[in-house]
Amino acid sequence: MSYVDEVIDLIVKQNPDEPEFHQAVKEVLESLRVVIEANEEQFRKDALLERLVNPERQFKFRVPWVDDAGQVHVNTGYRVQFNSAIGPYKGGLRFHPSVNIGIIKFLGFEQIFKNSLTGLPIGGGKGGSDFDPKGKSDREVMAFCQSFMTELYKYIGADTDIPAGDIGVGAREVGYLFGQYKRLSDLYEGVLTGKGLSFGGSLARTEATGYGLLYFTQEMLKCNGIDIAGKTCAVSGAGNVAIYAIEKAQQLGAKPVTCSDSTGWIYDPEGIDVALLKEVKEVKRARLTEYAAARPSAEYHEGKGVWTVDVDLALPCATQNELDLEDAKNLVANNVIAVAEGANMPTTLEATKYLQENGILFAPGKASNAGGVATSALEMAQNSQRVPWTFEEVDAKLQTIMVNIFHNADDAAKRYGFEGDYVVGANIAGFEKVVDAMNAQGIV
Ligand code: NDP
Ligand code: 2IT
Repeated sequence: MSYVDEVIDLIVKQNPDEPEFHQAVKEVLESLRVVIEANEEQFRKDALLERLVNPERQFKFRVPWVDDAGQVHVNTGYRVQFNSAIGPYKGGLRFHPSVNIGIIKFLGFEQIFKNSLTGLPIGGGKGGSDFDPKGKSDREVMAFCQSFMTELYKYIGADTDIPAGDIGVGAREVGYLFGQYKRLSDLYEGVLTGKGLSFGGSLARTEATGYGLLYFTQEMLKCNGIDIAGKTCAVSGAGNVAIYAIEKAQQLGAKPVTCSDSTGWIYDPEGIDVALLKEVKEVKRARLTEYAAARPSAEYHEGKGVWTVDVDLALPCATQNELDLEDAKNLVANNVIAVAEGANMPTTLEATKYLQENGILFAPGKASNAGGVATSALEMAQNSQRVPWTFEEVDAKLQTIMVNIFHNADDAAKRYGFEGDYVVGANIAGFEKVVDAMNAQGIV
């Protein structure tokens, strides 16, 4: 059996009930097959793949907190420190009821290659909790965040492990987490990114993932002879990534006509009103029904459906496995040109394969959504320097990083005879740097 197949079998056996982690490992190792087969003897001897797919360290802890009625709740907290070959562990925290160790491991594994692709010195990690911030008061969210950090602070630090936001963790949560870290450690350091601007946050971090997704998409289209201006887009999600993807798409002359949340979706043929979407989601923390109520041109539909709309570009920006084979078939039938992932692993393996086989340009999340973590690394640089940069400086660096990621993935794919396969290209380009660093540092 080939080394790749052996290691895939091994992780499935050793990590049962973690389908998302299996999926992420399969996607990466299948892409790397050509590189691994060329070095199979040495990699086997060094147990390189076993070291790559096993986190360096993982923490699981109890998070007790008291709600506004005095009732005590107990959630589970996680932090997976996956790989520190090229820098301190870096990756977000996800607060969502679906969180379990398999989800955090899939996200942490993806983060290794994504962070490598940014060209910045950051290793891979991820954490979170099955806590649901939805419907909680600010005080309840604060109580949870303080309890979560009371355990987490032992394992993190500005040069060790630097968490940030993800689903359910935005500026409010990062603020509470930072306050408790500072109180417990007595250190005013850049231990979290995505901080508020008044306490060490970076300009453009809020916008970075969505903006970066569009910079990547624009470059991918341009290199395939296509202008993004005038293209219609289906966007899923209505959170941090989706909102700023919609905003940048409009700035580049494209027309996003959908967004969604966990209860329903909007079709707005006039184009999404970003100011209204921000008001509904960022200020009121309300459902999309409020968007539809305030916008005569918008239709609201219950459930799932953004991929049934006839558009040129599809930008999944909500969550994992939200775009399946049936959705891919709808998109192809509607002559979609490109699918670019804003979320982490939003497209199933079958759907990705179908899209690529049908000639659709496909941008994998670990490349196209890397602008968020890249700008987090820029926030770390500003914190270390103790000097903030302007919005324009950060945004210009973000644009350069995203364009470079596209070309590094494109070049790696070409080098191995997979021209136009950005999944293979991104995985190979991300892997090469990490392996080089792992080899140089010996068996650790
Ligand atoms: P937010 O919490 O800000 O928004 C998430 C959005 O997706 C919400 O509209 C939410 O709807 C929807 N959503 C979440 N889970 C589900 C689900 N199970 N089913 C249907 N809809 C769902 O998160 P972000 O925008 O930050 O993250 C979105 C994606 O982007 C995630 O995959 C994340 O890992 C990825 N990402 C985020 C980065 C960042 O910097 N924030 C960087 C790179 C990737 P509702 O509110 O109803 O739950
Ligand atoms: O998935 C991701 O890259 C993020 N949620 C952002 C991580 C970060 O450290 O900014």
